[in-house]
This record gives sequence, C-alpha cells and structure tokens, in this order.
Amino acid sequence: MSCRPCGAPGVRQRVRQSSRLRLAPRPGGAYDLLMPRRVLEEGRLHSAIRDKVATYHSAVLDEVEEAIKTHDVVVVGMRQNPFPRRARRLLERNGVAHHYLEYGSYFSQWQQRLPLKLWTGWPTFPMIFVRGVLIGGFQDLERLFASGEFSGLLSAPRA
Ligand SMILES: N[C@@H](CCC(=O)N[C@@H](CS)C(=O)NCC(=O)O)C(=O)O
Repeated sequence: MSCRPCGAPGVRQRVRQSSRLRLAPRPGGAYDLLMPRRVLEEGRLHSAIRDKVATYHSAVLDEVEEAIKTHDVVVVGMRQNPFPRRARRLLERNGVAHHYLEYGSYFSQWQQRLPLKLWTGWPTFPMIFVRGVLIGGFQDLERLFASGEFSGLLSAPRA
C-alpha cells in the first residue's frame, strides 16, 4: 500500500522494490527490519546445531549489550590492532568519553570476536557504538567527526 498524501511506496512495496530491505513479519501485522546482509534462515539450520548457533560465546554479546546500554560511546577492540588505538585517541582528542572493551589479539580469543562479527555484520575491529548505533570502525568515526555529524549522533535518542 502506498502513502495516500504523498504517493510514496509503503513498506511492503519498498521491500518488493529493494533487494536490500528485508522484513520479518510479527504477529498483528507489524514487521521487523532485518539485517541488510544475507543471513541463513532458521529453517535451513539442522536442529542438532541450533543451540550452538544460538549460544556460541553469547556471554560476549551480553557484555557488549550491557556496555552499550550504560555508556554513550563504546569501542570494542583487540590488542596489537592499531585501529582501535587510533579510534580511542581520536575520541580523546575530541573530548569524548568512551568505554573500552577488548577481546584478545591477533593471536588469541578469535572465538570471542567471532560472535561480535556475526551479530553486527561488521567485519573488523574496532566496532564503535554511539548511543546504541554501530557507526563502523576508525575511518567511519573520522568521517563523522570531519562532517560534523558526530555531535548529532551523541545527542540522538538511544537506539
Ligand atoms: N577500516 C577499518 C580497518 C580496521 C581493520 O582492518 N581491522 C583489522 C586489523 S588491521 C581487524 O580487525 N583484524 C582482526 C580481525 O579480523 O579479527 C577501520 O578503520 O576501523
């Protein structure tokens, strides 16, 4: 259905028109927007591996979710990788307080980092969250400061 006053396509139409927007139906006719990247449907998981998929190192996700609820800016990083360091320095230079979580190094804890990548769809570290929104990594943060958009995100309602 389209929007009567402006003729813009409704959500269902937009979904049909865009291969990127995917919706999951909720009871009562509402829809949840799904990840923009492809995710294997649950029906295509063998029942024997469902639990592993559901719980693989999920304590890490709990920890990150908790941090995101408590802190406006959260940087999730790893040792040795220079990008988390650069991101933290950039935040400090701009007077932005942040909470830092670190999972291993190039030589350790890849299992702890993997669920973060699967959850966010973001392939590298750091992962930077501003008021609950993943803004990307160091270079994405740099762009947000350069464009002046960062301060707006910091005062936006929490996602
Ligand atoms: N464009 C990204 C680059 C970050 C990046 O490439 N990180 C790599 C290391 S240099 C990484 O996270 N590697 C570790 C891994 O994949 O687990 C940014 O600015 O944050």
